[in-house]
Amino acid sequence: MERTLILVKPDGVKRNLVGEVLSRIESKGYAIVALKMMSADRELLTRHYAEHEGKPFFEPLVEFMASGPIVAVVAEGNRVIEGFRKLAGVTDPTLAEPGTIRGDLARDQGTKVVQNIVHGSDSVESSAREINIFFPEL
Ligand code: D4T
Repeated sequence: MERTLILVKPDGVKRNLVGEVLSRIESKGYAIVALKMMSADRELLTRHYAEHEGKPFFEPLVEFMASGPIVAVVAEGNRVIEGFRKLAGVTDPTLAEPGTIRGDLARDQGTKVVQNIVHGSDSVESSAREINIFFPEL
């Protein structure tokens, strides 16, 4: 069965949207198989966002992701990687369709890095890599 790593980012936690995000995952029919609230440090975030190292938004991204607690979730189900990305909507919350997590719950805040409530793995390879970073015990 396919698995994906989902993060409720610091903006989602601060705005008390953890339950809303979990509810959308569960209502869609995916199973939550692991869940924890944690603070992500620089080292962990640099591993997680390795593909973005060197890009102009990398530093603001790491700073933002370390700015408060996050909730890490492993969800499971057939085609959950693709399915959660559809639930989340596109990266830019202004362009994310209404009905999606980002389209309904986020907007452009004028910050250096996009604050868009959630992260979801984008492929089978990244989900395996990311689950191992956040849940090495699994
Ligand atoms: P994540 O990885 O958080 O699920 O987001 P996406 O898959 O939608 O987007 P991403 O990995 O391309 O980007 C990671 C993170 O960086 C922010 N970002 C991204 C940004 O501030 N400016 C940009 O130009 C891009 C591409 C948003 C999400």
